[in-house]
Amino acid sequence: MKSSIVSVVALGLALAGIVRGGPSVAQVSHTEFQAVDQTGEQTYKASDKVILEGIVLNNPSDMLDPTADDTITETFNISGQWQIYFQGEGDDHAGTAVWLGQLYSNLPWVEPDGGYSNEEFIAELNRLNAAQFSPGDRIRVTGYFLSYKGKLNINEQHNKDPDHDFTVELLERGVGLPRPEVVTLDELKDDSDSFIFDPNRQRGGEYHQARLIKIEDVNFVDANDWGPNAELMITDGTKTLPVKLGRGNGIYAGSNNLTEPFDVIGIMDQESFDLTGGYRLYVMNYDGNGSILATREHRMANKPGDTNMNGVVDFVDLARLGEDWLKD
Ligand SMILES: [Ca+2]
Ligand SMILES: [Ca+2]
Ligand SMILES: [Ca+2]
Repeated sequence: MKSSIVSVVALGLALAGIVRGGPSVAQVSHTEFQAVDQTGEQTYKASDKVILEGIVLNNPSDMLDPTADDTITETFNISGQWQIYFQGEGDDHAGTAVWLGQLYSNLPWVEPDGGYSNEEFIAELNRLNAAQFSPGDRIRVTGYFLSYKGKLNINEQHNKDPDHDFTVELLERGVGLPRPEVVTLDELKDDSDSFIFDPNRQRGGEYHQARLIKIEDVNFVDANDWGPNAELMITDGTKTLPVKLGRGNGIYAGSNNLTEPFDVIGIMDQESFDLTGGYRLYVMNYDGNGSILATREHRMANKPGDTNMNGVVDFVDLARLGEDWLKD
């Protein structure tokens, strides 16, 4: 009886939505949302807005610069930006990026005044960050979306009307980051060092896109470009993969002191006009540990028992655990 009342109410709301011409909304898995065709183009069109849940992988400001500057007039420079990736759980082997930008007005296809003033953009950032989520938290994101260079991203469709806001809700704090999946360059590249592309997203870059992965025992092809936002090439001796550095303080202030070969943990990304290639590994920060290029959160996700993060799990970690055993 109760459920039939609920469904009558739901039907009523749905009809009201149709009458008012409101957007359709569907809760989807990351796997459904990121589906592609043979050319790599996104195929999801079942609703105007989506609701997605998953685990936050990064701090937004370690990835893109949120600093608002509405004096920029140069085309394609969108000034303040905010971006998180969140990863599906269980069988939902996929992930999604959520993006906000300040100045849409200098994009050629958006009408003038499409962007935010500094004050408006800071208000947007405060609204999004009010949920106080961190890497490892479970969130729910609701919003419109657009495809961009190989991914379907939740965003405002470059429209600052508040009806195009997306929302981020904190569902559970401290669930924990997923353990990075170990991937070899052989799983990402074919014998000619070209990207493996599977439109069913069961292997290659698509399978790992927007998820936390680890690549072991690699060297830099050329490490001279080290610095914020730089792109470096790594190799296993035969195959190669670009690593995109973020803007964490360890990348700004620190230097490349990695002893080769080293491991890399990061978010598998695609940002490419070639929708069947252009994958890269996104590493937002580095703490100077000398053997693993990764943010601290991602190193911790890789070896949660290493409580002092010195690379080994031993009695020191056990003693630290014991000291706090059952304490409030
Ligand atoms: Ca893709
Ligand atoms: Ca908005
Ligand atoms: Ca340790």
